[in-house]
Amino acid sequence: MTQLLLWLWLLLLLLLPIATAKVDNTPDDKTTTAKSSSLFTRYDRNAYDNAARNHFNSTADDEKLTYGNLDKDAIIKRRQRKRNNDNSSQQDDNDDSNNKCTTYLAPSSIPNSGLGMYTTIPYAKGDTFLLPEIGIMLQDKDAHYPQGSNKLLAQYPWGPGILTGGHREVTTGAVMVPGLGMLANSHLGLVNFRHSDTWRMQIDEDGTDSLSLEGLQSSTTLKDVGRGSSSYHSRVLFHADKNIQRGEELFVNYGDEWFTARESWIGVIPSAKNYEEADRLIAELFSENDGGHDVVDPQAYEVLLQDAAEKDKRLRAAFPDNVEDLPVAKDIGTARFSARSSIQSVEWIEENGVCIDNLVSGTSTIAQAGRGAFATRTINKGAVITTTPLITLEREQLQLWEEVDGTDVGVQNKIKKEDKVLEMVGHQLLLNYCYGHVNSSLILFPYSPTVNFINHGSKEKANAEIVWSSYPYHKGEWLNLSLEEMKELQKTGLMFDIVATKDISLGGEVLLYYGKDWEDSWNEHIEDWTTAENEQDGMMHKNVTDTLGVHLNQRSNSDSIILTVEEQKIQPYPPYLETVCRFKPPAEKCQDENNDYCTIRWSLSMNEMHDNPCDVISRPSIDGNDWYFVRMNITNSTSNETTRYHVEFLPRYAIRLINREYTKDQYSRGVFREVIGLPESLFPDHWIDLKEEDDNYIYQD
Ligand SMILES: *[C@@H]1O[C@H](CO)[C@@H](O)[C@H](O)[C@H]1NC(C)=O
Ligand SMILES: *[C@@H]1O[C@H](CO)[C@@H](O)[C@H](O)[C@H]1NC(C)=O
Ligand SMILES: *[C@@H]1O[C@H](CO)[C@@H](O)[C@H](O)[C@H]1NC(C)=O
Ligand SMILES: *[C@@H]1O[C@H](CO)[C@@H](O)[C@H](O)[C@H]1NC(C)=O
Ligand SMILES: *[C@@H]1O[C@H](CO)[C@@H](O)[C@H](O)[C@H]1NC(C)=O
Ligand SMILES: *[C@@H]1O[C@H](CO)[C@@H](O)[C@H](O)[C@H]1NC(C)=O
Ligand SMILES: *[C@@H]1O[C@H](CO)[C@@H](O)[C@H](O)[C@H]1NC(C)=O
Ligand SMILES: CC(=O)N[C@H]1CO[C@H](CO)[C@@H](O)[C@@H]1O
Repeated sequence: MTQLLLWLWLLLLLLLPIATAKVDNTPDDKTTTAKSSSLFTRYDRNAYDNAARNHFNSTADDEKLTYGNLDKDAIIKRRQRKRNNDNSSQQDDNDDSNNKCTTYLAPSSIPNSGLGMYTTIPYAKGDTFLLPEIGIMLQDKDAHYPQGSNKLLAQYPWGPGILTGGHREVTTGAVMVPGLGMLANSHLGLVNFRHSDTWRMQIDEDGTDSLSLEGLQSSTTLKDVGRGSSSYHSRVLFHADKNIQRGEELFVNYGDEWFTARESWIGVIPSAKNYEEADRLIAELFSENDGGHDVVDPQAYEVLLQDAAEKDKRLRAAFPDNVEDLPVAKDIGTARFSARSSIQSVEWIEENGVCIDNLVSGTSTIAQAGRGAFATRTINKGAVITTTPLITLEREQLQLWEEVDGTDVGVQNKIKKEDKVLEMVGHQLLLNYCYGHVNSSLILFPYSPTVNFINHGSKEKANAEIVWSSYPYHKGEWLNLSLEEMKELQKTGLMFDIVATKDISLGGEVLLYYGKDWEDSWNEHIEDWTTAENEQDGMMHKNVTDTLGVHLNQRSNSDSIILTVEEQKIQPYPPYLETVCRFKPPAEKCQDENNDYCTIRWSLSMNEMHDNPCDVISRPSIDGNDWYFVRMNITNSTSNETTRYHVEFLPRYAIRLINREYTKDQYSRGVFREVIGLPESLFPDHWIDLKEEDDNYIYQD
C-alpha cells in the first residue's frame, strides 16, 4: 500500500483531526500583484519579461541578496557593515575586531511567550534575513503517529508551501523551519519578517537536491550513500516586510488561523486588521474632540469599547483597556502599544540576550555532507558559539508505518491495527536533526538559527561540543524529572550551548562529534548500502531524484522548453517529474461555461503562489518566442467544484518541473536515520528506557 493510501485509510478509520499547522498562506505583499499587467501583451516577450522583472523586484533594496551572491562570505561582510553602520565598500573585510553580533535570543515582549529574537541592526523593507535556514519536511505526521499527538509538534510546523514545491512533495506536509520560523514569535500587528515566496526563486535555489548542488554536481549518482539523509530545502529565506529598526523584536506571521484555533488556551488575539481598525476608531474619537486637546471622554471610550466587543471580540482585544493610555496608543499605534517593549535598546539586548548569529550556512568542506555551519566571526576556545532551546519529542512520533500484506504479526516492526497489518518502515527525516541517546525514547530538536547545519566531525576534527546552557532560561531542574514527567510536560525549557573546543577562525566550519553510537550506525548504513548494491537490490534505495529536474529549471536554463503532452509520448520525462503551472484563477466565475474548458488568457495577476499540476497542450512560437497553452483542473475550495481550465499564453517562467509526491530521496527506503548523540555525561541515565536498538522499538497498540 502506498503512503497515500495508508494516509487516507488511517484518516477515514480514525477520523483524526488534521492538526492545524502554523500556516502562512498569505501571498507575499498582495499589493504588488498585477500592477504591471498592462505592460504585458501577448506577442511581446520582452514586455512580459520587463513586467515580470518589475513585479519580482517588488521592493527597492540595494542590499537585497540575490541567490548569485548568497554565499556565506557575502553574508558575513554585509552583516558586518550593517552593524557598524558603514556603507563604504572600502572596509577591510578581514578586519574582524568590530564584528559584533546582530541577532539575539532574548525574552519576548509578548507576555507568556518565552524567548524571542531581536535584531541589533536595521533592515530596510525587502532586505533578506541574513541566515538562510533549513526546512525539514514531516510527511503525513498525524497518519504515521495515529495514537496521539505531541502538542509541540503541532505548534511549530509551517504549511508545506514555505518550501519550493513543498505542497506537492507529500500528501500532508508540515515543515520545521528553525530560526525565524520557530524561535521568533508572532504578533499579527507587528509582523516584520515574511518568508520569501518560493516562486520567486528557481527550483534549484532552495537546495532542491543538496547533493547535486553542494559540490557534487554531475557526479551525483543513485549510489550515493548519503542520499536522503539530509533536507533538500536548505535555503529557506525570510525578508523584511517593513523597515525595521535597531533593537526590534522580530515577528513572523503564523497566520490568523493559528491564533483562532488556539483561542481556548492562549486567549483572544487580534489580527492585523483589528489593530488597523482600532487605530482608525481611536483617531476618529480624538478628531471628534472640540478644541483638539488630547483627552478623551471616558464614557465615549466605554461606548466605543462596548460597540467593538459586540462586533468582534478580537477587535475589542486590540484596544487598550484604560482611557488614560489612549494618547500613547494613538501615537505609537495599538499594535505597538500592546507590546511596548518590542523595541529595546541594544544595551538591553546585549545584557539580557545571547548571540545567535555566530554561524551561517554554506557548502560544507566535507564531501557528501551537503551544507554546513561556518563561523561568522573569530571564536576563541571556550566561548559559546550559540545557544538553542530544544523541543522535546518522543522517538515514536517520528516513526513511519505502512500497511503490508501478511499476518506475521509479532515479528519485529509489525503490529496489527483493526484488521490491517502495519510495518514500521523507517523514521521521519527530522530524526537526523534530533539529539539524544540511541537507547532513549526521548529526543531533543534544537531550533536556533543555523544549528541544524552543524556536521559531524571525527573526535580529532571536531572543534565544538555541547553543554547544558548557562543561559538562565535553561530549565536545568528538568533533568531530574522522570521520563514520564518529561513526556507529560510538552513544553520547551531545556537549552544547550555549543561551545568552541578549539580556536575557530572567521569562515571556519564548525563540527561536532556526533558520538560513537552515531558513527556505528553510519558505518552499518554504509555496509548495508554496499551489500544492497552487490545483491542487485538497488531498488531498496530507488525512487531517488537525479539532477534532470533541477537542471531543467535552473536559471541559466529558464529558456529551455517544456515538452507538450504529445512530445512527451515520444520523449518522456523521467516518471518522477511532473509539470506544474503557476496560476491563480480569477475571482469571477468563468464566462465560458458551455465548453468543456474554461478558456482564458494568462496574465500577471494570475502570478500568485499557487502551482497546479498542468498538461502542456501546445507551444506556439510567435516571432521566435515560445508561449505555452496548458490545461489544468482547479477545485474551488469554497464550492468544492472542479473547473477545467484551458489557459493560453503562459510564459516559460510560470511553468516548471518538480518531483511527484514521495519521489524525493528523503522518502525512499533504506536511507540513513539516527539521532545525534548527546555526550554521555549530559544525558540523564534515568531517561535511558529502551532495551533494544531503536529500530526494534515498537509502540503498543
Ligand atoms: C531587478 O533586479 C535585478 C537583479 O536584482 C536587476 O538586474 C534589475 O535591474 C532590477 N529591475 C528593476 C526594474 O529594478
Ligand atoms: C549609510 O546610508 C544611509 C542611507 O543611504 C545614510 O542615511 C547613512 O548616513 C549612511 N551611513 C554612513 C556611515 O555613511
Ligand atoms: C537534581 O537532584 C539532585 C539530587 O536531589 C540535586 O542534588 C540536584 O541539584 C538536582 N539538579 C537540579 C539541576 O535541580
Ligand atoms: C468559488 O465558489 C464560490 C462559492 O460558490 C463562488 O462565489 C466563487 O465565485 C467561486 N470562485 C471561482 C473562481 O469560480
Ligand atoms: C484533469 O481532469 C481530467 C478528467 O478527470 C483528466 O483526464 C486530466 O488528466 C486532468 N488534468 C490534470 C493536469 O491533472
Ligand atoms: C469535496 O468533494 C469531495 C469529492 O466529491 C468530497 O470527498 C469532499 O468531502 C468534499 N469537500 C467538501 C469540503 O465539501
Ligand atoms: C543500548 O541497548 C543495547 C541493548 O540492550 C545494548 O546492547 C547497547 O549497549 C546499548 N547502548 C548504549 C550506548 O547504552
Ligand atoms: C512512488 C514511486 O514512484 N514508486 C516507484 C519507485 O520505483 C519503482 C521502480 O522504478 C517503481 O515501480 C515505483 O512505482
